[in-house]
Amino acid sequence: MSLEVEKKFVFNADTEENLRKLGAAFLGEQLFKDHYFDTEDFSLTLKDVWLRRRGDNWELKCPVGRDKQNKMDTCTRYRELTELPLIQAHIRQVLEPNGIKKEGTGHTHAVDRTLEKNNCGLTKGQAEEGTGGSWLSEFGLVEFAVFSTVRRTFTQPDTDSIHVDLDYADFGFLVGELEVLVKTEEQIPEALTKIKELAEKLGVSNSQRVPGKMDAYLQRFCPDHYQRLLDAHVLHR
Ligand code: V4E
Repeated sequence: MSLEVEKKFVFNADTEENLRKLGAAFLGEQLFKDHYFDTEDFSLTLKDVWLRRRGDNWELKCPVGRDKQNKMDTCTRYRELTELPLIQAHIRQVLEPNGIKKEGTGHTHAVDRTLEKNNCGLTKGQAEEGTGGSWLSEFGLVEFAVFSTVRRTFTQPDTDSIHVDLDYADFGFLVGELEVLVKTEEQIPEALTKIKELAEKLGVSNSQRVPGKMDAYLQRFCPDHYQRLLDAHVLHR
């Protein structure tokens, strides 16, 4: 398990050149396809909990406590779980906090709803195809977003702990990320300082809130889901 401290930024045609001028090394390019899952009433994402399959890898991002007073702080912090049993245990806790299943989840209902569509038009059958879907339907989870990204990654010399990702998503959206992974919450302030310093060197605003790929995807393709997350202050305009 690790903690991800991250700042998103808008990049342009000069960004790669600026990174190189700062001595950043190009680590490589990856192509990946992300599938995101939630219940039909958005029980995970309304709690800012994000379940994703990227290739064969599952990941759950859960919020880490932060100082809500500090409006200048535009970095996000999430706990990342990558072990499937841990992910399933955590999801159970979020969805069934008292050990009680919400009505409408579980195998019995899931079978009946096989041909029902979720809000983005995927059937449960499509959503579960090739995903090891039985545990998903046990929790009433369906796919709500799928998109591919080309990611070009850079790192600063003398430190491999800060990465700069330039993401090109297949629905025509670009976003940069400065990202530091740490092991404990005590290391978060140091990570924030590193991010702030590199953002300044790159000429990237530290106070601007930049939408991520998911914000842009939901706004474009799942407006009802997006509005629910704005209303719940999980996402911000
Ligand atoms: C945490 C989160 C989501 C999950 C995806 O997180 P993100 O870091 O944006 O995606 P990606 O592809 O860069 O993942 P990585 O490769 O780093 O693991 S989707 C929405 N959120 C919440 C969220 C938020 N509330 N505000 C901002 C600015 N970003 C994300």
